[in-house]
Amino acid sequence: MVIREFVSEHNRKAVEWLHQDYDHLGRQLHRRGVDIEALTERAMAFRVAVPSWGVGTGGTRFARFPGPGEPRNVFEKLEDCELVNQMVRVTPGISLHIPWDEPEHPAELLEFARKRGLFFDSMNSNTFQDQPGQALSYRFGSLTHTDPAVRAQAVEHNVHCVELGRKLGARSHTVWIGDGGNFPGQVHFRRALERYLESLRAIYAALPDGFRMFIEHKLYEPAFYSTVLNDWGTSYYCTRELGEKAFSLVDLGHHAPNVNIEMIVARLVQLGKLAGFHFNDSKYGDDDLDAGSIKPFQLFLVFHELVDAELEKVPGFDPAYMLDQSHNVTDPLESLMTSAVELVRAFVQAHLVDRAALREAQEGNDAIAALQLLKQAFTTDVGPILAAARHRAGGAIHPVAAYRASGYRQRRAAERPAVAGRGAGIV
Ligand code: LRH
Ligand code: MN
Repeated sequence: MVIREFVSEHNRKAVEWLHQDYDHLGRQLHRRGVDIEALTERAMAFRVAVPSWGVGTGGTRFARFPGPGEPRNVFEKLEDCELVNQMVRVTPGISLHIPWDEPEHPAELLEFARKRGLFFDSMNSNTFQDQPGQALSYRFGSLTHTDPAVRAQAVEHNVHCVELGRKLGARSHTVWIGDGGNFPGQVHFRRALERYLESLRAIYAALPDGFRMFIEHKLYEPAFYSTVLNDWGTSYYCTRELGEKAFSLVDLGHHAPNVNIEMIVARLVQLGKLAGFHFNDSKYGDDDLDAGSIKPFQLFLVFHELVDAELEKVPGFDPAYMLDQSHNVTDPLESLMTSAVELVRAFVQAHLVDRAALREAQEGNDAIAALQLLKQAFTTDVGPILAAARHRAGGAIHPVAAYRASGYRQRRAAERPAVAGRGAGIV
């Protein structure tokens, strides 16, 4: 079955209503001085990368319950990424994780991706697990380990990922490490940070021209008392120390509950060091839930800061958008499709903020007027714009309904034998 044909057949039933809803919204927005066509073009231009590790069922430390038709290798992961992009049309970029996605022949993988309209976005290294046959363990850390041999091993792995990324046409390398301590006294905070910077400098030195390095902070987990790169401030300090190719990546789930993440975003934009995002949502910890599923207003406020910076042409503003989620109880492809749609929704709604009126309200200390201007944008149903953008780009007006009607999952389940083992962990 050619998904593209199936999608256009499936759209046929919905297109008339879409046109009615779109025209109605167009009239409403016109009254607010907003050109719906311009917004639809913005929605069509939006891009967010899909994590290769997000197309399989994720797990927790307690268990993982693999679903039917799980991808067994990087090629099958790309097949599923192609399906997601055929439905929502904003996810051609794939973020790989090494060694989970280590290809035998990078050129073969690159060609496989190209044939499916996909490209490789940021690479991710992994020094938070020990691999079979690995000489030295990362049990007590990697880039910040007290043993220089372990640090050298971790640096070498990162340099390998950068080199592989160059071969695959990627343009950035993301470093997240779980290094830290579980008990007071276990780690010397200042010396650990020095070791971190020393290791990052070695990785930074291996970056090809035009390549960027993203460092990802996280408050806790897997370390439960102190984490070496625990917050945005420490991350910013490190990117300044490293140089102009280093930037701070914000994973929405890596902050304490109720932290004002949109303000961290505004800070990193102002300081010229925002790498981009790992979008997801959470209620308590790093829950890696679907973007916009728990705190959609926070997601809107993050995009409010991003669109503000874009419209004001803040120098060096070039954030990379990626999803980073763990799909434990849903079909991962449905979660990725709906999460991508929620990002485009927040992005389009952020364009509905009357920024001249907002500035006036802010300058005049009119808090209610300011909040009402944001709420008006956030409560505008931009669904017809999102669906029209997908439809015009050859995607599905109703992605999940089209996906379910396509029988894609059942077909993959038939051709991909169930993956044995219900081990715990993320993949
Ligand atoms: C760490 C993290 C990191 C990835 C991993 C899969 O919590 O967010 O970005 O390497 O998840
Ligand atoms: Mn992440």
